[in-house]
Amino acid sequence: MKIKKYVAKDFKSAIKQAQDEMGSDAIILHTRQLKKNRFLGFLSPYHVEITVAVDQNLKVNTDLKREKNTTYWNPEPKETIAPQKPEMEDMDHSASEDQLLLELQQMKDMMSDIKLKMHEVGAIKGISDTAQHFYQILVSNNVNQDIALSIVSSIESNLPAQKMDDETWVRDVCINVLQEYISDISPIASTPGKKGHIVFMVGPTGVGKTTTIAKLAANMTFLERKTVALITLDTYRVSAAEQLRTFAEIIGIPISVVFNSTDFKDAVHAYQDSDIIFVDTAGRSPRNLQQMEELRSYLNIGRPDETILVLSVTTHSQDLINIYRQFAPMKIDKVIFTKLDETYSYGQILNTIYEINKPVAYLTTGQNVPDDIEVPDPLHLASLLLRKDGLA
Ligand SMILES: Nc1nc2c(ncn2[C@@H]2O[C@H](COP(=O)(O)OP(=O)(O)O)[C@@H](O)[C@H]2O)c(=O)[nH]1
Ligand SMILES: [Mg+2]
Repeated sequence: MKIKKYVAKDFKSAIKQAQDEMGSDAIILHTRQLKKNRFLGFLSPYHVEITVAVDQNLKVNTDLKREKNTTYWNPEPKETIAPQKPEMEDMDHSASEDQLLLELQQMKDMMSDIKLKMHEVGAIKGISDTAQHFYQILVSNNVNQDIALSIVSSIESNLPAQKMDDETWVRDVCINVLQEYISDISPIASTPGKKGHIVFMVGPTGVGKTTTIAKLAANMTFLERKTVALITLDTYRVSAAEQLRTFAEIIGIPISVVFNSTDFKDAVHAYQDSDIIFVDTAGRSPRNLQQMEELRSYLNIGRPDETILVLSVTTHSQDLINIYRQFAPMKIDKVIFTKLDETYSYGQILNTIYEINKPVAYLTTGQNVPDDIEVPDPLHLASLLLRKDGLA
């Protein structure tokens, strides 16, 4: 790429010079009006400067640009100056035309500047630079802009003025506010002494319902020494029921694969002396009303102590919220977020619980049964949401 500046008395002459030297594929990168030289005053013949570039690789762009800016590059058709016109008049005309083009260009630049600023100002006006920095970090971690704004807005009311630009203090406030937002943690809680605590796992296909049940069943059996039984309603796919049956055999706990409500009632009855009964369901498409209706009838029979919606963090925030809304008639008590190992940003978790206002029971972090599951730690999650990796 070859770049060169040309100064001339007016636009037309500068362009003419540039075109003669750089060829017709050159594009204008920048234009500016030169300040009149203080000493030479009006004697200085140069009023405008254009910066021009030519690059063979940019031929397509160049052509487009030239088409858009025909008035810049193609003054010929307009140059029908009557020969008898006095020379001064012609000079005036071209000068005012150049002036107009220049002003137009300046206005265009200003407009795009304003547009950019309006967005920023609208979002984070009146906030200290340090707070704005944390706003950017949160947004880069997928935290919804409005939520990020309300988090950094609370910095002002939580910090004395002299700490407002102290990164450590500002970060602490962010951590604290984030922790408050994600403080509603509620793992499965069976009442000691009470038997037959029924937990339904619902959610879309493939999010990790069955795997999560296997993890929980194994941990409760081996670590908490609880008696656990499994029921699966997922009979749409043979492999799905087999998957859970295999886990049950490895753990050494009973499992029933049920096909209708009578079988289901019998199974629940048979396991009523277990501490926990997990009910695995088929992945429902919330748009399939028949499937949803069937699930609802099982819920009516099972009368679960807890219904948990399983959501994968590989799903976009708005989709997660929509999925929740579609399952909401099933009276969701809490949620589990899966596949944290498959994403770098966890804003979706915050965005979702902020919107749906339900406690989080567990987070899962991989495919390994039974290890890759944990009760959320708000401080850890908060610090993950302030990770700078995502920030370019
Ligand atoms: N990377 C990752 N994969 C997971 C996690 N949980 C489940 N999976 C995988 O997701 C896929 C679907 O899981 P499954 O339990 O069958 O989902 P279901 O259809 O909701 O029952 C399987 O390949 C699981 O191994 C997790 O936390 N991280
Ligand atoms: Mg399953």
